[in-house]
Amino acid sequence: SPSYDVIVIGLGGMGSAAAHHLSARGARVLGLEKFGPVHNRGSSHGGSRITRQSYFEDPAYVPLLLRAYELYEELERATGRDIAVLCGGVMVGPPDSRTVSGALRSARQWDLPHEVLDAKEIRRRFPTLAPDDGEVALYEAKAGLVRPENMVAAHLQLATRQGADLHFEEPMVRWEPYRDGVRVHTAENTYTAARLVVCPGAWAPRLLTGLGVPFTIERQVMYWFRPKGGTERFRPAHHPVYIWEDAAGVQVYGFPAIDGPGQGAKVAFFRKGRETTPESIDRTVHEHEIQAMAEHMSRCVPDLPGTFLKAATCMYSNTPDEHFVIARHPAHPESVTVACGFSGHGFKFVPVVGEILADLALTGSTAHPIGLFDPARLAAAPARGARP
Ligand code: PYC
Repeated sequence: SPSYDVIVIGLGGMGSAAAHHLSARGARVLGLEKFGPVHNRGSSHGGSRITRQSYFEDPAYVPLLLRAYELYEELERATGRDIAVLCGGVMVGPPDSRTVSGALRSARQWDLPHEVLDAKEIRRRFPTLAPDDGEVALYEAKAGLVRPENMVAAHLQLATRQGADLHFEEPMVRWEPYRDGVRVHTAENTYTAARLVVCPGAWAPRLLTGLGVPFTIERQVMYWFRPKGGTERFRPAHHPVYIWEDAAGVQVYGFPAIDGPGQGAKVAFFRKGRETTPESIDRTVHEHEIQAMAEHMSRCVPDLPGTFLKAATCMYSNTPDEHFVIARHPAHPESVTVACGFSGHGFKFVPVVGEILADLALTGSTAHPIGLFDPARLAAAPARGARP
């Protein structure tokens, strides 16, 4: 059977980045992907993902973000593709909301450039936004968005250029320890390698049963609206990305209109999905869901829900504490590395996760701070469970 240094399972965001960084270091890489290149069946599609540095989830993410930003530029230079649009971003909500207070904590701890805006100043600077009087925002000029499909395509392009074998429409059926490494079976073939890197996305519950992490897969819906009065005031020059938490703790996030006048602007609830599986996910977006989103936005970005244009579904792979899992596999520490459980906030980290996975697979350790992502923390944790 064909033999490699490293086999990467899954060529979505994380796996494509791993294939790039591994092959850039001279490893003989095989990538196996269940679907075609740059597909929309997982969690790496939809035209835009927020990127930001004043990270409300935990300041421990900040050094990884600083590196990710450097890698966005490298990718743009190496492929000529449009990877990041740093149009500025606001984290909006009551001052004590997690979105605002957490972002402020990271900004202060890491001395990141930021401004705190009161409601009046938010309205003055960004007339499309309509905060309540008690709401404030952390504004970060370096926040913005990344282009998921372009980023995956760029990593696949570089990996191929560097000699990686990338096989699409060839799902892994199973893998097993073999000699000092692994053996991977697909319907077509059997492959061996010294190392395995598993980037399963929403397929983690099935592919990583031995990891001991109780994942919850969550259905998400992205909505595109043509704003009242047209898209001009929603262009990136005038309109930031936003994460907006209301008094009840519900977060929405949205983008400027980046794809021309006909395409509208995208918005979604951050965490309001139903539990699902990749096999059973309801890909239909229902009228009552569109109505609920339009109604929610009419309160904070009132001109956004002009005309509904389209919607799409994707999946979060949640861990109980919503922090990532990036580690050598505890049961196979010599041969298997995993990256999973990105819990709806992983895409902006894609290039730095690729770098970390190459470090872990090839040398067993990384200089990047990944202590927060050790799966041992979750050994006894209950699954996060579905939200209403
Ligand atoms: O990671 O910034 C983010 C994000 C916003 C909504 C979902 N993820």
